Amino acid sequence: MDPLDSLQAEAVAEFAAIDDPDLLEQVKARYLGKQGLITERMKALGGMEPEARKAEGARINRVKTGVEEALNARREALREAALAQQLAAEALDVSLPGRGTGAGGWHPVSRVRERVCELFAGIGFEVADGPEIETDFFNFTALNTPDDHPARSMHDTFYIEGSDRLLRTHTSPIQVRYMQAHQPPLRIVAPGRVYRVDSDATHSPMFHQIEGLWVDRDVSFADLKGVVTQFLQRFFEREDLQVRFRPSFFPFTEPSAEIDMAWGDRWLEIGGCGMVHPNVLRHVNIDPEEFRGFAFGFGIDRLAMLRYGVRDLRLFYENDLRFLRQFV
Ligand code: 2U9
Repeated sequence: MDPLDSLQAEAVAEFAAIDDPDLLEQVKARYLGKQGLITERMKALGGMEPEARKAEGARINRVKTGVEEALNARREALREAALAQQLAAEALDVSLPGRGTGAGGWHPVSRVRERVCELFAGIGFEVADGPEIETDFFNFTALNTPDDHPARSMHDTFYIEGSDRLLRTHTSPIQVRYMQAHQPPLRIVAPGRVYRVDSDATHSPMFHQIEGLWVDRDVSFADLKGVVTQFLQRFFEREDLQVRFRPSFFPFTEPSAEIDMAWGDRWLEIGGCGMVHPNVLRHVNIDPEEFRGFAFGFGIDRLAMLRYGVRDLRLFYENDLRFLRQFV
C-alpha cells in the first residue's frame, strides 16, 4: 500500500480502538498536531518541484480530511456512549411507589376549639365569627368598658398607630356585632384569636378564647350555671367534676363570677361569666326590660393545657413537630 494511504488506514484503525476521549485527543496530536505525521509531510512539500508539490499536496489534503473525519466520528461516538451510560445510571424507575406527602394533623388548640364548638352546637348554639382588627366601639364602648378602665391602656392593648383600630382583646365584639344583625332570642359561641400585651409561661400576646352568649326573655343565672357546669363535665369527660362560681366583676356583666373547677385537691380558675349588663343590651337596641342574657368565656389554650397536661403555653406556638405530633 502507498505509505500515505497506509498512514490514513493506521490512523483510522487506531482511533476506532480508543474508548477514552482524553487518549483520543493525544493520539490525534500524533497525526494532526504541530509535529504530527501528516503535518510533517505538509512541511516536506516546500522542497518539491511545483508540479509534484501540487499533486502530493492534494493527496495529503485528502488523507488529512479522511483522518479528521475519522477523528470526528470517533469523538461523536464516544460522546454518545458517555451520554447513554449517564442516562442509564440516572434512570428513573417510574413504577416505584411515590414518597407521599404525609398526612397533616390538627393543632391541639384547633382540636379543642372544634370540640368546644361541637359541644355547644349540640345544645343549640350557633358559631359566630368576626374581625381580629376591631374598633374601640366594638371592643370596649359597646361592652360598657369605661374610658379609664385599665384594659384600655397602651399597657394592655395593642393599638394600631394612626387609626382608631386595635387588636381585639376578647372575642366579645363578635357577640356585639351578632346582636346588631340578629334579633333575640339568640344563642351563640364566638371562638377566635385575641391579643393582649402580656407574655410568660401562662400568657401569650396572642391567645384563643371562646365566649358564649344566650339572650332570651327568661334566661337566668341558674341556666348559666347549668350550661357552664355541663359543658365542663362533658369537655373533661368527668360527670362528677365539681364547678364553683365565685363572685367577681366585669364591666359587661352584672352580676359576674369567676368559674373554678376542682382539679386534684385544689380549685382552678378556668373562665368567667355573668348576666349581660343592661347597658350592653341597650348599645345594640335590645330592651333590657324584655330580654336578659348570660355570657361566659374560656381560654381555649388553657382548656387545651389542662386537657392534655401541657405545662407551658408557649409550646403551642413554637411549632416543634415533635411536640405537635403527639396530639394527632
Ligand atoms: C357580650 C356580653 C358579655 C363574656 C365573658 C368572661 C366573663 C371571662 C375570660 C375567660 C378566660 C377571658 O380568656 S379569658 O382570660 N372571660 O371571664 N367573658 S363574661 O361576656 C360577654 C361577652 C359578650 C356581648
